[in-house]
Amino acid sequence: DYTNGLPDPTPLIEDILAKYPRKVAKKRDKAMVINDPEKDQEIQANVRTIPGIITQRGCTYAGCKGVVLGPTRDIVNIVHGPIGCSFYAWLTRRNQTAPAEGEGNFIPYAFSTDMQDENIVFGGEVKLKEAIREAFELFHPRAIGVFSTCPVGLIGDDVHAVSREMKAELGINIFGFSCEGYRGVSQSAGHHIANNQVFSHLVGKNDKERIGKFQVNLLGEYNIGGDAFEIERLFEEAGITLISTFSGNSTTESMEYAHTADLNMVMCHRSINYIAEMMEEKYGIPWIKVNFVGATSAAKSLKKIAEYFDDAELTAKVDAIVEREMAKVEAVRLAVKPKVEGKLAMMFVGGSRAHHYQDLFEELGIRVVSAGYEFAHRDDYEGRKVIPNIKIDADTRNIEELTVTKTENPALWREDLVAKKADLEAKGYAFADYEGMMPQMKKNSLVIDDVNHWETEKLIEFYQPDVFCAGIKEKYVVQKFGVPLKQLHNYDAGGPYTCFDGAVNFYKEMQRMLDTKIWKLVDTPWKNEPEIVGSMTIE
Ligand code: CFM
Ligand code: HCA
Repeated sequence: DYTNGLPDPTPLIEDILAKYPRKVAKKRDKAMVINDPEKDQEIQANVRTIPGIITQRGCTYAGCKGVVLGPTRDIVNIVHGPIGCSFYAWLTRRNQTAPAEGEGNFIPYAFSTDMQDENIVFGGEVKLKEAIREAFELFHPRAIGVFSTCPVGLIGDDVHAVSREMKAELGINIFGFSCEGYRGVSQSAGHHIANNQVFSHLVGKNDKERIGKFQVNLLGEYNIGGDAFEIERLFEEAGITLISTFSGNSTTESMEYAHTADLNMVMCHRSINYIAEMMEEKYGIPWIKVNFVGATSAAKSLKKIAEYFDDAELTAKVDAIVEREMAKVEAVRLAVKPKVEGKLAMMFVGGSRAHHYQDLFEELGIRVVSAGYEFAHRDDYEGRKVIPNIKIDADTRNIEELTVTKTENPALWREDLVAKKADLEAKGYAFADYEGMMPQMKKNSLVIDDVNHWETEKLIEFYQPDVFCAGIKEKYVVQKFGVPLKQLHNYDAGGPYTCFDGAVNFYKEMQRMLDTKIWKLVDTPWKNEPEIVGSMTIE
């Protein structure tokens, strides 16, 4: 019973660290923070996982090919590497898409150069060219992306030179990504590589005419389990024109005129902030942070957009939608809450969801006792200080003046947006504001970066949580402890969880998961046989 606050997790941390060699313990200690929202706390994040530790993390290739480019349907994404890299990234992310009639969709395919030993020895560029030609002849896509895997980086195949050559030969947009898995400490490096190439090879290529009064892009929404469809429906009703999403339910075609938007909304800051910053710098498009996971966050975000455009008709529409939808959501919330109130949750996911989902739990009276990201950076945890006219650089944390510079494309640089932004900033409206995980979590909750398998076991023993949120690699281990696991990556078979209908889905699912005694009946295999003693004979 944690009604009088959360317990001090110091003994848990001591217990975890006691098992590690001294150097490892020192390092892991910095990645665990007993949260105090009143204080300015620091956490170690975005550093290399210690070899030998079983981490939840993925690789740079996963962040680039799987996460950022994965949900885009009109590009053929060829993986240059051994077949396994392509096979294990094939349709694992449950991102949905809605092509118009007759429009292509390459998401269900796995394209690979299927490198063999001889390509490693003699080079794989010839094979890559053949693969690009073959894909072009068979599918006639408007664009082809080439993704390097670890061996390609090691042998030095130049995917960029091959892409340029094939672009000239075939006359379609072809570009490469040096996203070898080993390049960074996690998926995060892959996001950055993807952002840079999408910005250089797609954004700004088509100066399409305006099509709506309020033109926006949604950045960092990947349409897992249909999340983007919920947001799109509400925008349409409110009269907000969604130019392009990076990259749920998206096309590369729409990314080419994304620079015609008036405002960028950033949902998953971790994976896409680079494009937001580059669009601000080059085209003068301001960005605001939004979160559409759940009802209250969606309502807040819709109001934030209306506030930005400052238009009476839009504000009235948004208010009407929020009022109507919240009434429906409240009815379900009040019915579910008494059944799950007081339960304990923990979540260790990616680089934004471990925070974005906390409001949903709070709305049901479920306490988040511990949370952390796999690969977020310090700013995602600690939050950015909001000072009008000043921003803190996401990577260096240096304070810079917020200025928008006119760069090489003056014709597209939007004087009107810059003027509007300056005007709003003068009123104290901060554009680069976003909330971090730690300021929003309760006192004494335990925040852990890059949690590992050993720590997960200790956390479960200490807190005895009622639900654990993570991914497929954690799922069955956690369930064997008698604790249900909700996948917050692919949502298991569930979702969407965005906006109002999404909140209702989530509440009902939490009721099904938590208001049952079935999990307590699970007898863990190690309860009666705590140690498996093995023997091995080497001949
Ligand atoms: Fe952003 Fe994502 Fe996430 Fe992410 Fe991911 Fe994902 Fe995730 Mo899995 S882009 S950081 S790299 S919200 S794939 S849709 S669920 S780890 S929390
Ligand atoms: C990735 C994708 C992933 C994996 C999820 C999981 C996703 O990191 O490559 O471990 O269950 O959301 O599909 O994050």
